[in-house]
Amino acid sequence: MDQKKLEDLLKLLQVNQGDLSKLTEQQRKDMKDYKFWKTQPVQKFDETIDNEGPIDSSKKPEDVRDEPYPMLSEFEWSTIDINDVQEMEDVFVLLNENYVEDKDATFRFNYTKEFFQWALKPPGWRHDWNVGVRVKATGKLVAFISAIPIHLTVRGKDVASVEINFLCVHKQLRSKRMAPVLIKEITRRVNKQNIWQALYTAGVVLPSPVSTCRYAHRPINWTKLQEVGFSDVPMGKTAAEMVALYTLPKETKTQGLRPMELKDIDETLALFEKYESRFELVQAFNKEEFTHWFLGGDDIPADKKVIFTYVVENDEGKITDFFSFYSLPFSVLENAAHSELGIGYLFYYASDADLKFEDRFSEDATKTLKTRLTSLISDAVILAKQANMDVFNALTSQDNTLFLDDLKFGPGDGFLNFYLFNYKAFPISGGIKEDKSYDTEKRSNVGVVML
Ligand code: MYA
Repeated sequence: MDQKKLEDLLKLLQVNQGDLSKLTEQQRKDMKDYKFWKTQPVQKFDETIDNEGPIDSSKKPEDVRDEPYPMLSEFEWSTIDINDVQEMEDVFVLLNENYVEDKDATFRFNYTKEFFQWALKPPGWRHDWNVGVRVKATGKLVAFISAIPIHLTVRGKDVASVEINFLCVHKQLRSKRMAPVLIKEITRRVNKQNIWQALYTAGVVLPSPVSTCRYAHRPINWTKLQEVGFSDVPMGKTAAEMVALYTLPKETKTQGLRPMELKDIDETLALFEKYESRFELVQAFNKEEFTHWFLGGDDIPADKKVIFTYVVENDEGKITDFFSFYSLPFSVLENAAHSELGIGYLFYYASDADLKFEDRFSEDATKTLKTRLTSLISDAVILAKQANMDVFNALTSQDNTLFLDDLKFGPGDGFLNFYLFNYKAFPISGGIKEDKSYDTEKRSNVGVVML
């Protein structure tokens, strides 16, 4: 195997949000050099805090300016209508060409209409939270940022928030301080709705991560990875051995495993809430939101399906477990054999396996959950394969470190930092130890999964 090429692919795969900075070494500047971030209500590096809670709670929506922030004269603000085919197309083009690509421009994220309908239109979504910047003269979309509403729970406290995502500035307009203006404008629009906190993730180090997780990758279709030019046979191994290493059973093995349906929502949501209550950073879903995130787009054609959710129903008709993963493929450019690489991302899951134990960190509870999750997520990877995915990605969040090694998820080079805007919180474990290896003992207290 050409180890360098494989590493390049793995680096690219871990960039699930198209964050190019995730491809580089993490850099932490001095606080004074964060010219923008030092002016924002965010926690400083190594700041000692006594209490968790909002940093600035003095403002009201009427204190917030009514006019958009000034923009350089050749550009203008443009609220993107995500129901409009042409406007959505503008966003795809911007993101597909500027969000991420590898050095040789061989791969690009292949965002689809279906993906954005799912990611940007949960219950409560707002038209004016899809913020674009266009060139006045041509109408070309050159920057974008989005917000969606979420109910966040930080160590048991409810924090009405938004999730910020898909921040992108056209490559030719980089380093011109456009990102801070986009961030201030989305903040203004969100504040106008009386929301003062936000959750966001980035590969770059900003002041200050509340948690950091590591990416992990499970190759599914080794042969295809080789055919698209990324893998070769490693020294001392044969191609057959590599294929054998990653070969999966054809069929899932969990009894009672089936796709989730509308009728399962109440029971699955109740199980999910019970399971999630163990974590310190959690997204609470109401029924409507849960239906959107886990069944959303269920009516779309199989080859364009975005979210895959399965439940396990036992002999008594009770739902004991559920898991989900989403699809966000890459386009493969200039390759005779393949035009697309299927990528699956582990999303939320829950199990009742260790709920009966008083101490979930006891040996018995850990062993029971590890066995159940390993078997469930193994089935998730098999189902991802059946849905033509070639790689399966996960983070070290949730209880994931219990199964990553056993299921052959290799640790990635990338790390994902979780941030809270205008909220101080004590650090939350991200499932990695000091030396960045998987922390199978403490695991993670991050219960949220971001796209
Ligand atoms: S993460 C995905 C980010 N997108 C990409 O990585 C795509 C490719 N890259 C780009 O498009 C550009 O490089 C971006 C920066 C747009 C990232 N998050 O305009 P600039 C700071 C926050 O000259 P550019 C996602 O979507 C940087 O430290 N800040 O730089 C979540 C510097 O500030 P300071 C970032 O390279 C986004 C300033 O920007 C990021 O042309 C969450 C430089 O600006 C980053 N990923 O453009 C946003 N990268 O001087 C925050 C750089 O202080 C939301 N910077 O060091 C906050 C909550 C808002 C809502 C609140 C509601 C209550």
